[in-house]
Parts: sequence; C-alpha cells; structure tokens
Amino acid sequence: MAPAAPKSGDVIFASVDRVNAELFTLTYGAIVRQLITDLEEVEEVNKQLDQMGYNIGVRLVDEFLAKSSVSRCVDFRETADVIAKVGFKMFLGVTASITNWDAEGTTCSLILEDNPLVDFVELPDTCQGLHYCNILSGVVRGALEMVSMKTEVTWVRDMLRGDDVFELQVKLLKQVPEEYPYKDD
Ligand code: MYR
Repeated sequence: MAPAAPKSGDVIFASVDRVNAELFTLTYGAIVRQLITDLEEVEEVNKQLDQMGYNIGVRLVDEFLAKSSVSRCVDFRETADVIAKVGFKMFLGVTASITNWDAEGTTCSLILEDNPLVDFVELPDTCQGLHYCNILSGVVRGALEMVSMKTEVTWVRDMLRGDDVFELQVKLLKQVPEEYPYKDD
C-alpha cells in the first residue's frame, strides 16, 4: 500500500523539528566558540564542556526514566545498550552502537556515525586539541553516576579530526551497590 500523503500539519512539524535541530546545533557551536574566547586554552575548554555535560547528565536521568519505559538494567552491558539505543535517540535524535567490549565486560565503545552537534562544523588548526563534543562524554558520565556507575569516558575517534566515526570509550571504574533506604528488622 502506498504511504499516506502528508497532511499540512505533518509538513509544519517536520520543518519545525528541522529548525529546532539547526538552532540546537548552532547554539552549541556558539557556546563552544564563546568558551574558546573566554578560556583561551583548548584543554580548559575541554574540561568546561565535560563539566557542563556532567551537570546535564545528572539531571537527565530523571527525565529519561520518566519518559522511557526502560526498567532497571541488570548490568553495565545492558545499561550501555540502553544509553546507546534509547538515551541517545531521546536526547540527540540518533542512535549509537556499542562495540569493543573487553573480556571483563567493564569497557566498551559507543560509536556514533551521525552526530547533529557537528553539522556545519570545521575546526581551525588552532583548535586541533579540542574535543568539540566533550559535552556528550560529560553527559554520559553524569547520567551513569546517577545509576551508581562511576565511569571514565574518553574520545577515541572523532570525525572532526578526520576519523570515520565518533568513538566514545566508556570504562566502568566502580559500581556502587544501591542501598535499600529502609532497614529490615
Ligand atoms: C537503569 O535504571 O538501570 C537504567 C539506566 C539507564 C540510564 C540512561 C541514562 C540516559 C542517558 C542519556 C544520554 C544521552 C546523551 C545524549
């Protein structure tokens, strides 16, 4: 059966979504540019973006759990998968894939082939050490901390540096067991 013809409302929503996505991308670019002007050192900009992301990540989990029907994950593997497939889709509009698991199941890579943050972006030579998308590593670290997983999150591949994909390595450092708030007598 042929797909239903779009109604006028569909067209309006499609363009509003596209405009919002572009506004989001350009706003993020403006923030990064301002940080570069204010902080001067790219390492400082990387730190600041990571911290901003972390602050967002710790707040994002509540919204994620409220909006998604995801139930508690049994382990880090499942959590990584949920972040890649559900979390990224919900907040960034794209899904990531998970690969490169180590034997212990404590380190993996999150691969992004499509990243709306970098549309229209080209880094000048003076910004070669910049992790332009460092806000994302902070978000992932902050969100995981809220579900009791202390992690180290680092960029391994970056399309703005000529790589074929974005690769974010997520290493589980410590899993704090959640305490039941009431004592059983
Ligand atoms: C659980 O309760 O065990 C599930 C925990 C899932 C945490 C998912 C947090 C979502 C983070 C989204 C990151 C988006 C980055 C753009």
